Amino acid sequence: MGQTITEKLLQRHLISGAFVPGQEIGIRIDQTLTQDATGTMTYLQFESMKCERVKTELSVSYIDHNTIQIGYENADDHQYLQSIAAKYGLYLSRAGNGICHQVHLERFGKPGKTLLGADSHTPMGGALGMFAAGAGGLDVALALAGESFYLTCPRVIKIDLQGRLQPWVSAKDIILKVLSIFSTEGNVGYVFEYSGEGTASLSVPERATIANMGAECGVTTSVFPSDEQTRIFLKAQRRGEDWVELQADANAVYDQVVHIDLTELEPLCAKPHSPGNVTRVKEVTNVKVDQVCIGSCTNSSYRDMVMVARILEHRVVHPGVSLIIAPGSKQVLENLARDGYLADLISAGARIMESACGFCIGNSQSPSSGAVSLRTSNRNFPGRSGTQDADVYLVSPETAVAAVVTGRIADPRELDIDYPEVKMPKKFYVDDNMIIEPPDPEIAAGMTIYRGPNIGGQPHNDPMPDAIKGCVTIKVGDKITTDHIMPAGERMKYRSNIPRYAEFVFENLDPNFYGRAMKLKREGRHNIILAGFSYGQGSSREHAAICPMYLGVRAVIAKSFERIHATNLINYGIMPLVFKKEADYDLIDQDDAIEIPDVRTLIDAGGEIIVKNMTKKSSHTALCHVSERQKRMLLAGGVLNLRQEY
Ligand code: MIC
Ligand code: SF4
Repeated sequence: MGQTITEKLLQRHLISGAFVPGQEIGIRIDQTLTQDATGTMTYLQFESMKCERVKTELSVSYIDHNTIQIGYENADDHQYLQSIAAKYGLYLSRAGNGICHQVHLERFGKPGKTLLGADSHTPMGGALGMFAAGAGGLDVALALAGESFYLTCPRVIKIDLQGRLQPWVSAKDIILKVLSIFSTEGNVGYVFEYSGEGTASLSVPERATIANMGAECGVTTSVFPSDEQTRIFLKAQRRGEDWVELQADANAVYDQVVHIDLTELEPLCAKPHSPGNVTRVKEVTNVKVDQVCIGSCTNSSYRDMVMVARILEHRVVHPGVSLIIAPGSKQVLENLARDGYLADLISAGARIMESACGFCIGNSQSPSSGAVSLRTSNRNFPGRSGTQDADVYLVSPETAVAAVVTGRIADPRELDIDYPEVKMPKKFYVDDNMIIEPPDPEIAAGMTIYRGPNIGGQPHNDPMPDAIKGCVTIKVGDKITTDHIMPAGERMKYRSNIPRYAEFVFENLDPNFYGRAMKLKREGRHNIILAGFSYGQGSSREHAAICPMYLGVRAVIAKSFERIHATNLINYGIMPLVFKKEADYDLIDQDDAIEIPDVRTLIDAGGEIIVKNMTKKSSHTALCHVSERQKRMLLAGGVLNLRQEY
């Protein structure tokens, strides 16, 4: 039987387990990436592992999320990260050098390698034929220490792209189509593997848009072949030597095959407030637009920016629209400047932002109250833009710029403009002077770590008690994202200070949660979260587990969980429990007193867990789907406690 690309990549990196979909496997990680919002915790954890140097082939610490720096906190974190990188042997991509995924694609990603990133859009590396997965910072810290990354061996879905994209339809429309087929839930444990003649026609930056936003479906990752397109891209990056070919065998067997004819695709958009809320742009034309933001790791490549510049050439931003443009990296920005496109953008009236996450994470450019914002990014969860009542639509750069010109949502095919041809440079202008290489180990050994007052310690968790006794501190619905659990935006500067950040858990859903949880904790009782389907979608931020842990949450009972978040909960000693009967969710209310007797014995036995509702005098059965390794973590109160037991 032939092998899929996914299987080839995983087999070559397999350390434990066998390639049997559904079973836990451990793989070797070649490369890691972190960004500043997840990085500080990752490196605090790594420090506690007492290693002298990172054990990966290549690790990069990026500073791209919190670059606005209102107050000292972010700048403190940046200095901490810079000193850690030098001491332990990581590359440091400085603030201003660009968004981690874009820079990694340009400068470091290599076909055939594994990449683990403390950011949910790490799968963008799949555009280069890597097995690239997002994870919580703790898993990345373990990979830095040379340990395996454990995951459920995935099932592989082949996405067969046929035909060719028509003018004004682009890669973003392909991934929006995929989202309309698969939605944002129910895809845990799968990998999307792209193939077909349509795939062969897509450049690496186009593939990157698709692989990036596969994260919104909740798949483990997305993978593209490494072929002629990959070779062209790496050559243009002046690293042709990094190219190796990687293709699926002709007789590879897939779990499922989906065909998409690119010729038939048309401009699509995701309406507020979920990336899965996909419709044809045609269905929503004439909605007045107040803001357009072009950038984020999904659509900020040279190709996307030149497309926008060419459409805006000799045109002016509509008076009702504020146009924000954030090129994905210094390389993109510099090439735009050298090739003259930056001048076109400036002259049209674009507001050029730093090459960073910026608007995408809601730390700047919040729209006005009730505004409509069109964005080329990947997430439009409620409130993520920083404005609770704004309506954010996710679109391609072409559709975004159609709104810039007309002041309303418009199908770009309506524009009276010839579809511009974007010529990709044979060789990009490349200058890595914003990437700091680590010094030699002898020099590094004598270096000290900078710790400003914003750098807190590692919060501690106790081992799992014999019985959980507490109450349902909050009952939430379906598709609760980690943005709901742990808001980003202006709160993000507390990422390195858990007691302070914990004050904002569930802030946008229920501002009294923190008070109730702290009260229960002080009384020595446990907090329990009750949730619907797909709990923990979206961002990989492990703070959505650490801060609840700090508040004394011991279990989350849900109808289903997303992969990264479930792993983060277990890593921090919080039990992810899945209802045996989904309808039981309706029988439990917020504030109900809950007891789970003999929980240690039940976790150990691996059977059903009985949850007693003391208020309603009823009991419910839940399952704890964990591996033997994870059982030990839960009993120890998290992976860090477990390591110390050895
Ligand atoms: C995001 O897009 O939500 C983020 C911010 O990049 C996160 C990481 C974080 O919360 O720090 C992600 O995607 O994992
Ligand atoms: Fe940054 Fe947005 Fe990409 Fe997250 S999704 S890494 S915040 S640009």
